[in-house]
Amino acid sequence: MPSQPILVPILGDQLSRNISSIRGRSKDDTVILMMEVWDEATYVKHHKQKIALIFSAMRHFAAELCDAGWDVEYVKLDDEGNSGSFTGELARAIERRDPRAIHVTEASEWRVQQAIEEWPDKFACAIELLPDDRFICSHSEFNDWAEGRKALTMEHFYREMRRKTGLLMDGDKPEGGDWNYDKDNREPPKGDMNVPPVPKFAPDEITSEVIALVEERFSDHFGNIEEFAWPVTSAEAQKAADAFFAQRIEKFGPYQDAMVHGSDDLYHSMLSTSINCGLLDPLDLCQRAEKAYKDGHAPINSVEGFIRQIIGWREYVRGFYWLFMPGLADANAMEANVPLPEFFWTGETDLRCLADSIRSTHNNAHAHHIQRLMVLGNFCLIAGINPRDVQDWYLAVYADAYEWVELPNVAGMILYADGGKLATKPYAASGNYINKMSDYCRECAYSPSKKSGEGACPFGPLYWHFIDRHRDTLSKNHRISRIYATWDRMGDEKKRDYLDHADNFLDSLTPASKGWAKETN
Ligand code: FAD
Ligand code: DLZ
Ligand code: SF4
Repeated sequence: MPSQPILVPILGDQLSRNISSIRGRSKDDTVILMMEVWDEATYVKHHKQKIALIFSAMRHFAAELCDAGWDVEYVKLDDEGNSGSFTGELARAIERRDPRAIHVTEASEWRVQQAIEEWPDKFACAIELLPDDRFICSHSEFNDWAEGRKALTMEHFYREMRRKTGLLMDGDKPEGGDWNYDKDNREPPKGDMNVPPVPKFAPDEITSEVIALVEERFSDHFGNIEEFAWPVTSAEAQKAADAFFAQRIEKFGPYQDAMVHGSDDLYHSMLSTSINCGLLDPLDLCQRAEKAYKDGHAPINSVEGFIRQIIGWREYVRGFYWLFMPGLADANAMEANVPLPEFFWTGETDLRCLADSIRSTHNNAHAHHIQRLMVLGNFCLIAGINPRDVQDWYLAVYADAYEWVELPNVAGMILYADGGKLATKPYAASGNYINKMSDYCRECAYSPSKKSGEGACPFGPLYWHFIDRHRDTLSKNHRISRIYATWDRMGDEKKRDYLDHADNFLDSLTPASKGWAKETN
C-alpha cells in the first residue's frame, strides 16, 4: 500500500461493490472506511430491526470486501475512541492513514450531505464527491424535468424513465398499448389467498452478535427484534428476489392494494430494505420483472405496476426530496397540529385496521404500502396530526426508512403538507375504502356502515371533519371540490353529529410521549 492512499468512506446505505466511490478503484491504492456511529443510530430512535439490519449488512459487506483483498478499516459502535459521528471518524482515519484524497459517493440524505459538504473546510486533503448513480435519474435531470412545470405529475416523469431505460417499450410506444395498468390492480382480497411465504433468513454469527448489541444498547427503541429475518448480504437479498420473481410477481399487480388481517406481506416484494441499503440494484430488478413478462410468467399489469413503483415512484420521490429540501421537512400547509397519539407506539387501539398495521410495523419493521398510505397515513391526514410527529414516526419505525424516501411520501403523499406539490389532492378517505379493500372491518369494534353514534367507524366523522375544516382551500381544488355539494346537502343535525363525534374522538386521544421517537435529554 502506498504511503498516501485514497480513503473511501462507505455509508451504511451504500453497500454495493458497484458504488461510484469504489467502482474502477485499485485495491492497491485504496482504504475503505466503514463506521458504526452513534449519531446515525439515534438521530431518530430507529426500530431495533433497522439498526440490526444496517450494522449486520455493513459487517458482512466489510468481510466480503476484505475477503476480496480490499484494505478495510471498520469501526464498530463500541470500539474505543469511536467519536460517534461520520466527520469525527473520518478525522481519526485521516490521522491513522494520511490519505492524499477522500473519494465519497454523495449521501442519500440532506443531513449527512450537509456534513460531507463541510469536509473540504475541515480537512487538508482533497475531497472528491461522486454522484450516486444507483439512481436512474440524476439530480440535474430531475431538476430539468421539473423546471417550468405547473404540476410535477409522477405519471409524466415515469414515462420519461420508461423511455430512458427502454423498460416495457415497444419502439417508442408502451408495451401492450398502455403506459399504466393501475385500473387492473385494485382487486380486494378474496377467500384464502394462499400467498407463498417470503423467505426468512436466520441470523448467523455476525447478525446474532449485532442483535445482542442492539438489545443491550438500544433497549428503549421501538420494535421487536426476536423475529429478525431480513436478508443481510447481497446473496441473501438475491434469494429473496428469486423467490418474489418465481412465486409472487404474478399476483403483485391485482392485489397491490389489498389488505388482510395478520397477512403482512401478501404479494409485495419485501425488497425495499435490500434495495435502499445497496444489496440489490433497482434497475436489475426491473429488468428481471420485464423478463418475467416476456417469458410469460407474469401479466403486464403486475410487471408494469412493479416497474412503475421503482423507476416511477422511487426515482420521483428522490428527485422531489432534493428539489424541495430543506423546506420540505418543515412544511405544514394544512396547519395540522394534533400530536401523534400514543397508540402509534403501543398498538393499543380498538380500530382494528390501525392496530393490525401497527402490529406488523412493530413485529417486522415493515408494513405494506397500502397500510402505510390508506390506513396509517389516511388516519394522520384526516385526524390532523402534525407533520413533524408523523415524519419522525415513519422514519423511526420502518427498516427501509431513509429521509429521502420517507419524507416525500409523508409530507407530500399522505399529509398534503407540501400544499399539493406532489399530489394534486389529499388522499383522504372514510372507512368505506378500507372496508372495500380489506377484511379488517368484519371483526372490528366499529362499523363503517354506521354513520354516527356509538360503534360508528371513526374514519367517517374524521373524514367529514377534515373536509369541513379545510373548506377554504379544498373547495378551490377541482379534484375534490365536488364533495362540498354532498356535505352541504346533509342537514345541520347530521353535520353537527359528525363534527361532534370527530371532536370527541380527537379529545379522547392520548398524545405520545416525546421519548419514543427522539432522545429527550
Ligand atoms: P413493493 O410493494 O413490492 O414495491 C416494490 C418497490 O417499489 C419497493 O421495494 C420500493 O422500492 C418501491 N416503491 C413502492 N412504492 C414506493 C413509494 N411510494 N416511494 C418510493 N418507493 C416506492 N418506501 C421506502 O423504501 N422507505 C420508506 O421510508 C417509505 N416510507 C413510506 C411512507 C409512506 C407514508 C408511504 C405511503 C410509503 C412509503 N414507502 C417507503 C413506500 C412503500 O410503502 C414501500 O417502499 C413498500 O411498502 C416497501 O415494501 P416492498 O418492498 O414489499 O414494496
Ligand atoms: C441507518 C443507519 C444506522 C442506524 N447506522 C449507521 C451507521 O452507524 N453507520 C453508517 O454508515 N450508516 C448508518 N445508517 C445508514 C445511514 O443513516 C445512511 O447511510 C445515511 O443516512 C445516508 O445519508
Ligand atoms: Fe378500521 Fe373503521 Fe374498518 Fe374498524 S370499521 S377496521 S376502524 S375502517
